[in-house]
Amino acid sequence: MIQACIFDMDGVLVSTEKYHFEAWQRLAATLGIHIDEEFNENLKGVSRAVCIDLILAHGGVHKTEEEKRELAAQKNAWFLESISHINPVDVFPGVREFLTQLQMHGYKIALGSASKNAPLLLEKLQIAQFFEAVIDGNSIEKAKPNPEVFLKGAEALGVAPKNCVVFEDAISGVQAARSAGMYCIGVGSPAILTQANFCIQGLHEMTLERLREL
Ligand code: B16
Ligand code: MG
Repeated sequence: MIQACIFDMDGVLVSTEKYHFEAWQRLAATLGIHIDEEFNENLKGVSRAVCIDLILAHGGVHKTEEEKRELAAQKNAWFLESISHINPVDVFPGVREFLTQLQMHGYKIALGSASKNAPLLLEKLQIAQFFEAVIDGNSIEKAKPNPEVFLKGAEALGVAPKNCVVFEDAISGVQAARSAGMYCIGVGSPAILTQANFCIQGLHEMTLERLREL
């Protein structure tokens, strides 16, 4: 029986994934590397440092650790610029309604995001109050597909992994949820999120009835 829901943030609660992509594309272009939407599927859900390594490997470019830190800082500065205007109306349709329903019916709720910007975004979107636990890029050591982020979320909520469902838009995130022994609802295309138990297009499709059927 499902007792807890763990939500990924970028691409599930808010459409910030497009800003991550734009910033990565801009950064890659300064290195003479082209990245497209298909390649970007590998960057979703993955930590900033790992994204840098993936892009450099893709372009066959070598950088020192110091240079990589500078590249990561530049990407984040562009990302922060893009999200500066974000406000509560940018939450995806159905998110606030579903979180409210869950809370009213006693489900435990956690965030499981790779992003170090998660606390800032939750604040800007005014949805921080829904989350009993926030596990993000600041509190984990191993990036998705490692299950650490979701296992820590379940532990913080005091719920066994088998009683948790994860909502994820990234291939790496779906893999992380499944290796944590959790149920996973993919948010996006079933052709991409092949390991999800099933996919929805967005949280506006979710109801408590669907959750109870799991
Ligand atoms: P930051 P999520 C992930 O967030 C994004 O999917 C991914 O594109 C990004 O690189 C990663 O966070 C790190 O974000 O640079 O803000 O620390 O989808 O796990 O909520
Ligand atoms: Mg995501």
